[in-house]
Amino acid sequence: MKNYNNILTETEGAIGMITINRPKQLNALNKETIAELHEAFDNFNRDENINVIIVTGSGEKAFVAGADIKEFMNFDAVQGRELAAKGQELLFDFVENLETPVIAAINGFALGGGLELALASHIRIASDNAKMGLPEVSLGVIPGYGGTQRLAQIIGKGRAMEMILTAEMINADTALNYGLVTEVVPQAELMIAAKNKAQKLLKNSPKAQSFAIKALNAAYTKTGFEVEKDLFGQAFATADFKEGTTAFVERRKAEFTGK
Ligand code: DAK
Repeated sequence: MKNYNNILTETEGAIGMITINRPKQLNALNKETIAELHEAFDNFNRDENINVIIVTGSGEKAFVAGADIKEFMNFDAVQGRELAAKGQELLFDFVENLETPVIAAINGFALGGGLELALASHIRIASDNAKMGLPEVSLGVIPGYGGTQRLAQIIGKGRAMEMILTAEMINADTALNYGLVTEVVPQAELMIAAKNKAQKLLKNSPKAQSFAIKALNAAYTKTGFEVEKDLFGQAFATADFKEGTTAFVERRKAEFTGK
């Protein structure tokens, strides 16, 4: 197995496992992590001996606490749009359209880009301590990795609108109730539950599963994703974005002016 700086990969029979491994930053996604995830997903997808992929976060606290705020806070509008497009292509759209089914095992905070990675996965299960949310508007930006589209697809527009506009987190039971995850287990049992789910998938035809993923995904329009990318880029040019990200780093409450 290849050594990466930010992720760990291993296999168990026909299951490929990817663990995002930046626990000190709560597994936040920086550019390098996104590139490594792309490579790991791509390699498992091409490997004929791997028929299910599980993605999780290291440590007991976080799946992924979002995009790396300290990295993206200095991007401008053009970089913002470009990076949103690149990130989608490399990771979020990429995972959603993989032939091999992906199970997200959400072991703690799944926020912003972290929840968006789980939303792009085909199946989501969570530990009972997990917290999920799209806090982007509290930073002066919008979800830019497909969150405005996929959250509404999965839990419905009304609940998605409330989660995105309040920027609040929901707990695992609410996520189960919303259909955002399909199973909640104690944290110590999360990987067992993920592997049990994987075993159920492994009983079926990989080819038929890849066709099914393609067919299910075909129902959703791409126009919304383009609008999201444009508005995400525009948000990067606002004073509110500067204030929101600076306030996070300075550990204070943001004072938005609406500019
Ligand atoms: N980025 C960078 N560092 C992070 C981080 C993040 N998203 N989340 C946490 N950390 C770091 C903290 O800064 C802290 O580092 P040190 O101060 O120890 O150096 C360390 O992880 C531990 O975090 P806390 O001390 O804050 O831990 P607490 O238990 O007190 O709080 C928390 C846990 C998850 C509630 C809190 O850390 C938190 O609110 N984190 C931020 C959540 C968030 O707002 N995430 C970002 C959402 S926005 C883009 C496309 C898409 C996006 C961005 C760019 N481009 C195309 C450019 C998407 C944006 C998002 O994901």
